[in-house]
Amino acid sequence: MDQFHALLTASYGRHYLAQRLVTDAHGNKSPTGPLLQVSTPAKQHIGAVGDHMLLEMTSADQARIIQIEPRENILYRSDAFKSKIIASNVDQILVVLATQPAFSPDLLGRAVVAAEANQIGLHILLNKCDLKDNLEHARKIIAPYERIGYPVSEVSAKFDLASIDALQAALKGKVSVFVGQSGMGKSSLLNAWVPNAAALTQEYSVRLDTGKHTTTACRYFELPESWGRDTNGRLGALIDSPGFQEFGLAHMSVSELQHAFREFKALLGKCRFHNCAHQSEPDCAVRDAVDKNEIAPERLALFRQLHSDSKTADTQIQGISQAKERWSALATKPSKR
Ligand SMILES: Nc1nc2c(ncn2[C@@H]2O[C@H](COP(=O)(O)OP(=O)(O)OP(=O)(O)O)[C@@H](O)[C@H]2O)c(=O)[nH]1
Ligand SMILES: [Mg+2]
Ligand SMILES: [Zn+2]
Repeated sequence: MDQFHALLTASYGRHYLAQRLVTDAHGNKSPTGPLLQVSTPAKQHIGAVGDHMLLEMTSADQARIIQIEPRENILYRSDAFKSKIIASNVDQILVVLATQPAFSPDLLGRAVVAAEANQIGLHILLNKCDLKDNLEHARKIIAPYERIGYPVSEVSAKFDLASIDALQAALKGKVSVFVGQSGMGKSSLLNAWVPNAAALTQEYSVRLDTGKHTTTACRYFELPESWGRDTNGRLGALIDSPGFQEFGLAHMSVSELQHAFREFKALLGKCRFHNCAHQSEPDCAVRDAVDKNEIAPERLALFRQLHSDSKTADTQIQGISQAKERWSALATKPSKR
């Protein structure tokens, strides 16, 4: 049987769809041809949207996974009981927030930590800026992140096309994944950017047998040819993901956390204790920086929360350690593209 390279383009639980990967004259690898149903023999291959795989056809529209290629990164969330993969091989996270319904500042903070831990980019999109009532409040929550260098764009997927078009340069050539709560407008942004997204979404839903209305699956959409390509000939893509409320990061170790807060980095090693949890230890450089208004108190609060979650994961709950081993065995060392 012929084996061929393919991209995992949609996942719904353990149901996967894939398309052949064809390299065009510009060096861009495009998912091409019909959606193939993918089976994973003996549960040995846990896939993520964005995975490059070696497949083998088993019938006219079904294939099985021979191998999943090593990943550049894998994004997932986990709490004490379960882990959920978001996507793999991504260049940046697009955190989608809205003026209403109110968004969770905690989820924003955690998405930033996840991006930093995977050494990938992150762009904050404040959507529904046509609704002004809570705009100032939303800006206040986002401001500390803008101050430490994360790009922020105010947009309206529905009522301000210029705000959407202005982001093409930030998306072109990159694989970006939406992260955000339900109702923030992730799918609306996707549909504003990618003309055939609605049709492809429909096709994914039919083939995966998911419901139609809210997003329940993760799905891959190549960016339009009309945008042009980056210097490597790549078009880039958007991955739409289902909204979620909690971004559990229980799998992160304390040392990973230490490096995932970019404004803490200059202070690494400056606390009296090398393993300082920045709680009530004497001579804590991070707490001093908060007192001097150099670090936002919300960021220290988030660090403390994640630090205590992480300890729980390391010492008390067996399930997390197992999940951690399972996923980290799948992931390769994060590296910049
Ligand atoms: N006023 C306004 N409404 C918007 C805008 N963008 C999206 N909406 C509305 O917000 C609602 C939710 O949008 P979706 O795009 O489905 O949100 P989502 O983030 O994909 O939600 P899930 O798939 O459930 O995670 C829809 O009713 C949209 O019409 C906007 O810019 N302005
Ligand atoms: Mg959606
Ligand atoms: Zn400290």
